[in-house]
This record gives sequence, C-alpha cells and structure tokens, in this order.
Amino acid sequence: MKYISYFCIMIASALLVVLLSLSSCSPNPKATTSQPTAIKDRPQTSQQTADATVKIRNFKFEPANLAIAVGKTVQFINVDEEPHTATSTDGAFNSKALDTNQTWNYTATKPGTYPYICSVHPFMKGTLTVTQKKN
Ligand SMILES: [Cu+2]
Repeated sequence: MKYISYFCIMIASALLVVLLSLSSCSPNPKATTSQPTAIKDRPQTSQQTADATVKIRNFKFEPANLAIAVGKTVQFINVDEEPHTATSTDGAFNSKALDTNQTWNYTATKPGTYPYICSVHPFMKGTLTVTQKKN
C-alpha cells in the first residue's frame, strides 16, 4: 500500500512539473509580442525633432496660439500631473491622453486654423494656425 501511494505522489508531482513548465512557457510568447508595441511607443517621444513646442502646464496650452507652416512639426508636452490631450475640435488631430512629461508630435498637413481643446478638460483651449509653405 505504501509503495502505491508513493507511486501516486511521484506521478502527481511529475504531472505538476509538466504543467508548470507548460504554463511558464505560454506567457513568454505573449511577453515578446507585447514588447515591440511598448518599444514602438517610446521612440515617438524623442524620435522627431519638432519645429515648435506647446507646453501643457497648469491646465493651459503655452502658447495658446501657435502658427506653423505646412510640413512643420509641433510637439506637445504635458508637464502637469494630470493627463491632458490636444484634440482638434474638427477632428484634424488628436494626441490622446498624455501623461506627465509625455510628448506628442503633430506634423501639419493642410493650411487652416485649427482650434483644439483638452478632451479631459474641455475648458482648456488653444489654436493651431497652419500657414502655407514658404517658398
Ligand atoms: Cu487636460
């Protein structure tokens, strides 16, 4: 009887080891596939050199009015503790929520006047004016 119970324990522990090794294997591919997206998000913050910067500070866009030429890039940086966005009211651009010290670059594509708000705090207002390319 003792041998049989030992045998059972041996089999049970062997099964456990197999199960553990299987379960520890499966999260790994997920981790490696989720890594590239995490890395992809990061370079965007420092990748491009911006032509102008809008700081989001104390629930305000600084400067609130900015003009850039077509093809130029404006970088929004949130230095507040709160998340903020730069969201064009006519849908031309949307930074999505920026955490503290997170940046977002927008390259102007079309001349025009683009009022924008923070979608989290709609009282925050700014205007981006995109001018014709200088020849
Ligand atoms: Cu905000």
